[in-house]
Amino acid sequence: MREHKILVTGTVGAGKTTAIGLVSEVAPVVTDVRNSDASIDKARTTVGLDYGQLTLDNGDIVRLFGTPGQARFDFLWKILARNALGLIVLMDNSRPDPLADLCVYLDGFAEHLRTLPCVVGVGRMQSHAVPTLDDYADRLASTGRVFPILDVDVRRRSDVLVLIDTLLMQLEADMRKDEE
Ligand SMILES: Nc1nc2c(ncn2[C@@H]2O[C@H](COP(=O)(O)OP(=O)(O)OP(=O)(O)O)[C@@H](O)[C@H]2O)c(=O)[nH]1
Ligand SMILES: [Mg+2]
Repeated sequence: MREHKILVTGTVGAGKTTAIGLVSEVAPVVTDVRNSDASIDKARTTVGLDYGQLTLDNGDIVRLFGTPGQARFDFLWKILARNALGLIVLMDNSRPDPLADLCVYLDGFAEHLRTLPCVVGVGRMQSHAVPTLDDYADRLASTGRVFPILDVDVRRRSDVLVLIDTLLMQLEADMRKDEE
């Protein structure tokens, strides 16, 4: 039995807390408080961490740690990322400049992204088709990175599981490479 620590980060309101709560088989740890920031259009926001865990079919355990989205809590990002084996970055395509948002998290986790696998999940693409997944890929490529980018609805458990599986497949491939 192995354990995988995965960090879930990304834009405020993209759905980190929602996603972790949907897939966790234990009561998730949630540290949301009433939002007092007028620029954030939702009632509650994470100020500490989210935690959830799930057991895979092979018995491995996935521990999911969610960060606050707000950059003013970026000191927590580094703490929460310690020992993570991979990152899920969630984006909200309805925001004014989602590609700039992406760069905030690419920069914030630059050190980790040098070695860890990552998958980007883009939400609200049904109502906001632009930027497209290709636009995200181009922006990533301009920073010298290639990660899987998926159109997701974090309110669907199956979409969240696909994100986790995509990351685990990369981890598995990396481990095989190390063994060769
Ligand atoms: N209508 C709609 N709502 C969505 C969609 N995707 C996510 N949401 C909602 O957006 C909200 C996301 O809230 P959270 O899960 O708290 O987001 P978060 O990323 O944890 O936010 P912070 O902790 O503040 O950074 C939830 O109410 C979701 O139901 C979508 O595609 N359409
Ligand atoms: Mg949250």
